[in-house]
Amino acid sequence: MNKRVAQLLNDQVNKEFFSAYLYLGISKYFEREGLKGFASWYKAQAAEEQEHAMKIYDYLLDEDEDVILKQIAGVSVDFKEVIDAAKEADKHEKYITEEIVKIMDAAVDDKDYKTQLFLNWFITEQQEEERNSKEMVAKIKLLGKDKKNLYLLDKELAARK
Ligand code: OFO
Repeated sequence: MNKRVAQLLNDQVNKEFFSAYLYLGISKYFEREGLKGFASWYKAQAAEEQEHAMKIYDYLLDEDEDVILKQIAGVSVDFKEVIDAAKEADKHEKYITEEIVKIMDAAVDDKDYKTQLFLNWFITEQQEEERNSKEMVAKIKLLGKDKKNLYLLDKELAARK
């Protein structure tokens, strides 16, 4: 594998673990706000992000590449309002999509078809992640002002496995 592609994939392992960390922080914020449904939704999201990191980790090792496990940055989840937490997640997913596209660009430049095929899964996944995070912002915008509606939304989100 080309060094730059391997380096970008390595960096992405860290970014996916950071995503998990960020979502865990958001989950903690909701837990402390008494919104257990939101908390469990974001905790499930954190678990998904760890799976994303491990997918890349396994791919690198399968390709006989090293995996450098760098330090994971801290997260600040001092949100003023519930919607700010959802907006943070939405902004983060857009950023992650850009990062995946950068790796895809490098793989295309290098005619690395195997990595392109591998990354196709992530491109599709990011489409879903962005859709979910955008919907969450929209729902909170629509229902979040009214405490009773927020409670109902919290109940709905608790259903995510
Ligand atoms: Fe890994 O998809 Fe979100 O960040």
